[in-house]
Amino acid sequence: MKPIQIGVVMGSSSDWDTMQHAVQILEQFGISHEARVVSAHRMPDDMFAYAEAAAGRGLKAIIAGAGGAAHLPGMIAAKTTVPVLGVPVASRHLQGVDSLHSIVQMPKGIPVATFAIGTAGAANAALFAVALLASENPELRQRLEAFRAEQTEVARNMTLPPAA
Ligand code: RP5
Repeated sequence: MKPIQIGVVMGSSSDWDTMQHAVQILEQFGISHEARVVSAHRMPDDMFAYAEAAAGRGLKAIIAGAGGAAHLPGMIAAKTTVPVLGVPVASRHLQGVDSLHSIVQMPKGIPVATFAIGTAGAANAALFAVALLASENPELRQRLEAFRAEQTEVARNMTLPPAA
């Protein structure tokens, strides 16, 4: 079995609708990964254990999604030097602006690479992880370039309806 390269963690199973978009991209590119719930405030000891073990397990990046007072990505980053990619999940009351601010406003010294709120952020975090891995894997880089070329083709073929 291939060693796991990318960890995908989230604060609750209610984040899965968003975070599965990261997993879909990792699957599309054949990246070995795991996905699990690691809640910062409901299971803080598990969160620390996960972060502390990450480097030793060979994880190359951790995609961490959370909503509301979204401390999961920052707290994981505090306990590991493995790069953490933060995904703000849309929250019930503030639509994810709270999650975004919580994740992006890390004080100097402990970085979290922060992506857009919601599904675009989850997918882009995974694409960013693919790009990180591609820097040492020419075959993966080719597949990433093909993915980009496909998007270009779709955009070039877009047509617009007549103005109303
Ligand atoms: C955060 O609280 C989770 O990341 C989730 O986005 C939010 C709400 O969690 P649930 O109440 O749906 O479990 O910890």
